[in-house]
Amino acid sequence: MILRCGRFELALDRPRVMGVLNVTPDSFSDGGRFLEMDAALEHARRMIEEGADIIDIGAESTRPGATPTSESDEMRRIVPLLERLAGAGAPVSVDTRKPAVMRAAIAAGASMINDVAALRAPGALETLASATKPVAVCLMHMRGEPASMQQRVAYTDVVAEVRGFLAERAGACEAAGIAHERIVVDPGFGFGKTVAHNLVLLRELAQIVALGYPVLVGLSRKSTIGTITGREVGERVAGSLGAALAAVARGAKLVRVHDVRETVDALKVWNAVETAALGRAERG
Ligand code: HH2
Repeated sequence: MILRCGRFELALDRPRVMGVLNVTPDSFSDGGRFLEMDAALEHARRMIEEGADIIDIGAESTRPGATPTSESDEMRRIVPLLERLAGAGAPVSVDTRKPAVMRAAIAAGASMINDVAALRAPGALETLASATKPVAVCLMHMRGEPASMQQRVAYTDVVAEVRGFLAERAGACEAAGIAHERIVVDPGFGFGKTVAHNLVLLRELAQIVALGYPVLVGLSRKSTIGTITGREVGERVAGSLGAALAAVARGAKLVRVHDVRETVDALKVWNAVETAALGRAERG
């Protein structure tokens, strides 16, 4: 399985790490830390050195209750950064729901669009379908809008509903001409879901994997980890690693994380176990 990511091609023979770079004043775990260009660049470069396979830049917080960011603010935060990261050697993804931002990001060198609204905004699907470069797209499931998504959360069958939604969105992409190898799907942990919904979705992740698209999971430092461990946001690395390993064991191919170094190490160990084989000396 490969993921076509603009001029990059990512082999998904082992799980890959997407490092989060939030250039926002209000993200739940790192808001305000990387608003300055130099701090953002340094953090992106550090994550690449630590082994991140993709850098995901977000300029609008989607935490529960977040206020929307204007199109011009998103572009002002993202485009100059993308231009500076063009030669960084790793694909850069842009986390946005707005078609105009998608177009500007692709023109400025983005290799992937990560859309928590799964290209449902008018014009978003067409933007990706008509892109002159084969940028990848991550289609995420979200119930409602960030401002209100944690109010009155109810599903009849959360796994079936998320799976059905992702199948429909991925099908719409392919029908519009976006190649299968450009598509990633994501159950959207924490987006209109309770802790119990998140845990059942993670336990049953193989049902989403069975759709046949690479699955990305984003559980890093989220409140589900906090609820289970009783830890504050800055103390959730170990809990997040537990979630990442549970996800890759069920077939996730990409994990979106804040703590790249620790995740890369954990996945190296997991992968070594998965691919373990005896050499001639050990076989005797
Ligand atoms: N989670 C967040 C943002 N974007 N994209 C995908 N595909 N999957 C996710 O789970 C996901 C996402 C929320 O986390 P973060 O970016 O750290 O915080 P904030 O939204 O407050 O900026």
